[in-house]
Amino acid sequence: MLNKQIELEANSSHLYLAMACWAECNGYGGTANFLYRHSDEERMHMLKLVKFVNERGGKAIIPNLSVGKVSFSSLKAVFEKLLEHEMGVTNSINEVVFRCLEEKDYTTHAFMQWYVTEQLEEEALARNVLDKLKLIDNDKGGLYLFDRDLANIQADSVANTPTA
Ligand code: OFO
Repeated sequence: MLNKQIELEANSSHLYLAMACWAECNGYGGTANFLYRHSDEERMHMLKLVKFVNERGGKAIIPNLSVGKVSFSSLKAVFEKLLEHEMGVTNSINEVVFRCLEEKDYTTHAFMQWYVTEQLEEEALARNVLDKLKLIDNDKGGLYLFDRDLANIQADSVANTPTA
């Protein structure tokens, strides 16, 4: 299950990298910066799991990845996909935590609590960003300010979401 989680985190990193490229090529430089950083964070999430598995005597498997063709109709569509993806990741983490309790593996259970908290923040951030985009709708000025503000916030920061 932890190797499956490694694959999922690597997939997140890859997907957000592809989203960053899409944003950069479509004139949303601020959003691209945000997504490049988010992609790096997901790689860190993967690495944390890789090291844990190896340290505990397991064998981490580095997955082959493919995100396929990534294209979006709008910024809103990007963040809808991001939220949907994160909800899937949360479900997977919850399954790992459930199994830890079944197996009485309290060490892995304690380790996974970091991911439980992280998912709370990531989902909240994605929802927050989506709410802003729904308000802005297709207003070009609003999208410009949104993109400019997103450049400066951390991918894991709920408090600093853009106010455009
Ligand atoms: Fe690793 O938190 Fe998103 O996927």
